[in-house]
Amino acid sequence: MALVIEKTVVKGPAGSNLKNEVGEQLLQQFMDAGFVDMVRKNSMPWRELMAYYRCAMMEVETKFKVLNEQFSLLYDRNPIEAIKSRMKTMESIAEKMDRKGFPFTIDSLQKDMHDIAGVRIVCSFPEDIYMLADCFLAQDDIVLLERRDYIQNPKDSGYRSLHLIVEVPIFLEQGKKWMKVEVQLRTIAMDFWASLEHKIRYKKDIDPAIADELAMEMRACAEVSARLDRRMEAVRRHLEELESLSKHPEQELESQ
Ligand code: 0O2
Repeated sequence: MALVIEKTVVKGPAGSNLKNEVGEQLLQQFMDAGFVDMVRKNSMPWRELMAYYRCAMMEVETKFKVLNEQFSLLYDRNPIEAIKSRMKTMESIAEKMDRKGFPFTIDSLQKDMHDIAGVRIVCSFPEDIYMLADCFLAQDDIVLLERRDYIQNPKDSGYRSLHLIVEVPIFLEQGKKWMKVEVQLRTIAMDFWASLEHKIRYKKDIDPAIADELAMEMRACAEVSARLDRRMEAVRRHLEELESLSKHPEQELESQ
């Protein structure tokens, strides 16, 4: 059964609670599709599972915060500008499971969905992305399930980021449990681009011709933004060389 999540604007008399009406419509669609049944029947396992995903997300966040701290100590700079974590909403989980044809069961949720817990790492420079990803994946309690490099191979939309699907252990009263987390690593420029493109993508009431124009403009912006990333990185490298020369002037003499 196809689940169509309609984001219709409900026009009601002044003072009526439109938010509730839209919520009720949505709930009805989830019920028709069987998703609400799954959550209801498994209320406790569902809540438990979501709590485990939140724990796994915290584990991953902490690992990156530790790496950032260590780089700050060793090299006097922070490779991470921001860490943004999010749990996928129930609406978004239902939509994706339906679109991919996964059965609405707790087992399928755990086996087939890999982005319920998501951690986004925003860096200043592209090379920091790969350096951080390598340090993170070298940790012996991280299992890499999938790596998608949309920086080397950008999507048609122009989207760039490095995606890692990993499993991380969380330690519970009854033992260890492995949980999946999606880690997205990107630069500030890539993040800026993705958030605007995301807004356009989810704006459903745009005229298709205008949507095509905007998509083309965003592809062009993605190119400009990738060039900016490369130029800023070159400036950073140059600066580091100059700093290293001023600390060790004999290096210049040696190379002459
Ligand atoms: P949100 O709100 O970030 O969770 P899919 O089948 O398309 O749902 P798949 O194959 O599981 O996704 O993974 P993919 O395409 O490797 O990565 C999906 C996530 O990457 C998206 O999550 C976005 O966060 C991001 N992403 C991928 N492509 C694009 C793009 O073209 N533009 C933008 N702005 N973001 C993108 P969600 O679930 O769509 O959203």
